[in-house]
Amino acid sequence: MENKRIAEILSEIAAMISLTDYPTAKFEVRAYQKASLTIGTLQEPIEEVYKKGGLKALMELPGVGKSIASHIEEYIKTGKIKKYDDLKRKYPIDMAGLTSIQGMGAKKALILYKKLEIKNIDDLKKALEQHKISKLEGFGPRSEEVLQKGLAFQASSSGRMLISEALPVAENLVAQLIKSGLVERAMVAGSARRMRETVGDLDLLVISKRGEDVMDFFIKLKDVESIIAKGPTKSAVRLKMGLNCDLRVLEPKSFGAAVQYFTGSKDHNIQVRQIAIDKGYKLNEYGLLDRKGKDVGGLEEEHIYEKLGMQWMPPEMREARGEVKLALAHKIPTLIEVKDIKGDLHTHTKETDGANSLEEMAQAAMKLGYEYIANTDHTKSEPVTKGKDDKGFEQIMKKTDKLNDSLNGKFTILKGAECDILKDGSLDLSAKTLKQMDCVVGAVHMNTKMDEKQMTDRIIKALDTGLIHVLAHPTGRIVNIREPYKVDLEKVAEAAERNNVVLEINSNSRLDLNDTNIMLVSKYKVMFAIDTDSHRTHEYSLIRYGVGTARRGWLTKERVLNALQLDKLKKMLAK
Ligand code: DGT
Ligand code: CA
Ligand code: CA
Repeated sequence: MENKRIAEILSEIAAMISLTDYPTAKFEVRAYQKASLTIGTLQEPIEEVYKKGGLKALMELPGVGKSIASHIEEYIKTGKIKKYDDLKRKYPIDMAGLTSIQGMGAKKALILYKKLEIKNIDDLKKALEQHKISKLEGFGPRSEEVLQKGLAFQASSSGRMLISEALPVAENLVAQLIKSGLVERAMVAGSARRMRETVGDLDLLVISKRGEDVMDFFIKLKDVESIIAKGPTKSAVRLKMGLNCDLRVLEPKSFGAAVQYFTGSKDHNIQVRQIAIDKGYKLNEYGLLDRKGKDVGGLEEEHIYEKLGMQWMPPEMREARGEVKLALAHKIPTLIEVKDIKGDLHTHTKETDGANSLEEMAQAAMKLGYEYIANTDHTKSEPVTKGKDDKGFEQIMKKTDKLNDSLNGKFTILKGAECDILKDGSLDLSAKTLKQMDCVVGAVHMNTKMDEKQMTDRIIKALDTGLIHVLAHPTGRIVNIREPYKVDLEKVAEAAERNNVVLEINSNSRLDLNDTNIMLVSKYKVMFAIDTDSHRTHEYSLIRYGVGTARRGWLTKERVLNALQLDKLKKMLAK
């Protein structure tokens, strides 16, 4: 799938055109940005779209006009785009690398190239060391500090990929292995099975009697970029999507032990192995051996835990955070599952920065078997999102009423907003408007560089208005992109408990609250809402990552607001 690469190229073209000053540049920049967004979030492989409907189908994509469509065609046919190559010659900058640093936009990168010939991250590091940037007009020591921090953050997160990008690739590889007919069973193990928020490499396990054939098949898959190691039972490859992938071929009799071992985490395994030793067993990735040296493992990992006197536990819990003790006491909780989710309380539409109409968002949610969604478009202080004012929301609410009437109770759209919590803790819509809404999602988006006390007070002040139902992405982080702001989450949880405010677990690229924060605030009497923050219909599918994160935080469905049926949900929201 070339969607991501093409989106990157289009966005780089936009950045490079923005440096030029011919009359139509501004429009072109916007056109390329828009097309990049479309392709980057398209679910279907762009090659498929093209194969099915040619240039015409490409032009039917939102924001893709004739000239951009022909660039895409050029890329699919030749792997190149001439316009991009020409611009690249003029601006030989590693734009993707540089702009991946927090605090560095395309504009800044270009100014730095023009003034200091900074072409890549290494050049940037040198310039920072020599304090060249602070001397530039419009930059100053503060800019240097921001870029230094951005670099440090990138170094600490680099190489790990967001679970929602990694897991579908792993599952697709498993599907291909199964389809090959060469394996009896195949599964994803490692951190991806544990739903860790980022994944360092993929670990796949298969049962097969034809190891050599499996490996020959595996290394030739078109997802593979290069081969790192190849043997009959273990191979490792570099995937085009940027991760390494280990594949192990196992015998049925050691599959259970291998699944247990390679699912991890390492710290969990160390604790489990100690229990095995205490009980007179020997446990490794090949089996569970009793005192007589007989393998009592088996096909399923359940057997391993059972033999050790432990209850099986979901992979998401295996992080050595007390789950081993619970398993020995047979007190593993029944965790929330995707099928428990009855609706989504944080969604956007075309009215602001979403891609679909409210009707389309509702229809898509109905197809998933949901009972309700809350429509929570942005509020006015966010100009980039085309946020609406009180009047705008009045109109949206009127439309919502009409739509609800036409749905005849088969499905309900709750009226809401993702209302900005402003710098001083006040809200971005009037109390009058907010009081007419069923589900107000409060969110901090701007002015995030405050100290911890300021930010905590700001959020608490907003919660104390009594006008907010859900606090969206409570720490403001975006995985691998933006660090959380400084906030005392326990104090926020306390205020949430006092005001019956629900804390969000955002399933999108934020995964915020994360697993450890969920555990931290669980001791307060607060509920959680697992939302997707969908800006287009297909983003509803991200719910599994929010649920995975909730499971990593040991949540049961009783603590999840949107696991409630509509009537119960409405009662809770009314509080
Ligand atoms: P990652 O790849 O960094 O996202 O995290 P994992 O957990 O997938 O780690 P990985 O790929 O290095 O290894 C897969 C699993 O294999 C790991 O979760 C537990 C097991 N494992 C790896 N090395 C060791 C080890 O030294 N001791 C034990 N007990 N288990 C290990
Ligand atoms: Ca791994
Ligand atoms: Ca591995």
